[in-house]
Amino acid sequence: MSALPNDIRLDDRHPAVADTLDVVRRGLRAKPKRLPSRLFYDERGSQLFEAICEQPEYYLTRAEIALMREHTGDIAATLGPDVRLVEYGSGSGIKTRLLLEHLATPVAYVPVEISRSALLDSVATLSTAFPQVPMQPVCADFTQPLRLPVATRSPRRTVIYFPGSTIGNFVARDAVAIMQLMRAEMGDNGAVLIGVDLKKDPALIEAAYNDAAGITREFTLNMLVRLNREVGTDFDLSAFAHRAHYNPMAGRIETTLVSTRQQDVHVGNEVFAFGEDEAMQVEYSCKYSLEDFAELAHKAGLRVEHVWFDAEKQFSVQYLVR
Ligand code: AVJ
Repeated sequence: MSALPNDIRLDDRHPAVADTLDVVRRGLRAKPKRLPSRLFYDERGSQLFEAICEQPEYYLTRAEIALMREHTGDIAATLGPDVRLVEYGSGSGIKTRLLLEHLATPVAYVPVEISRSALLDSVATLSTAFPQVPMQPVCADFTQPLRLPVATRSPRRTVIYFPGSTIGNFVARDAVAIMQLMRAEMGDNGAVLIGVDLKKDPALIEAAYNDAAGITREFTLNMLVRLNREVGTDFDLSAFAHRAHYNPMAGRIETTLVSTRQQDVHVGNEVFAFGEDEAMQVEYSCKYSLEDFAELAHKAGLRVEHVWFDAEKQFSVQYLVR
């Protein structure tokens, strides 16, 4: 974990252990069992995700970075000067760096990230690269309504940056709810800049979530490692397998942890029985056509004003306004 410069204060609203325990209990009582994908992102999980981004099969990050490299000038011009840039799920900040390099006199950078270590690392790096940009990090779950810090200089517009196709982790209802929160947060003159992964050959999509080096498998299983450590569950890591399949009807990767035998798992004083081959849902990664996504945005009261693509049209970055 990195130390922050003296003038940057972390607003820490990281959920308590009791909340996590509650989420796990509710998820294991559900039928079928499920755990929310945000539980992936402890310190190790964030590192493993960074390693996934470097796997040859995981095209998303490479495509999005190539897109940003090619179009940041145009994107920055569309956003305009004096932007207050709010980023949800800030991660490692490579794309943010490109954006901040091109934006004219940004008023503030407000990263909102659930992983405290990833947040501190990225702000430490970015504040060195952009000492003139005020940074107001918030450690929080962005699916909950946030009251974000205001900037000291008044912005021309607030832009919510949501890269990485993280929106794809949410089923349509929840994705709409999150975009409604963004719409409220950004205000009348605001905008959303969002990374959206596109539908393509299912074999390519499926390979991205089943890399040969097994990093994604380790990432998925790390959720159980984390829960065993943090909330005292006793998941047997040798008896769960990573499974990721593309569901063409739903247009999404469905990642599950599959119990390889009949077994009991203890959570506090509760016991949860897993059958042999029982699948517990841990992540959706939705893929969209342009029409799919425009409709989703529309349901949240947003309109797609610009779409940028990488050269191979694998990925898109979309600019949404009211
Ligand atoms: C960071 C949420 C976009 O769903 O593709 C990568 C996370 N999961 N491999 C995705 C992830 C498995 C990733 N997002």
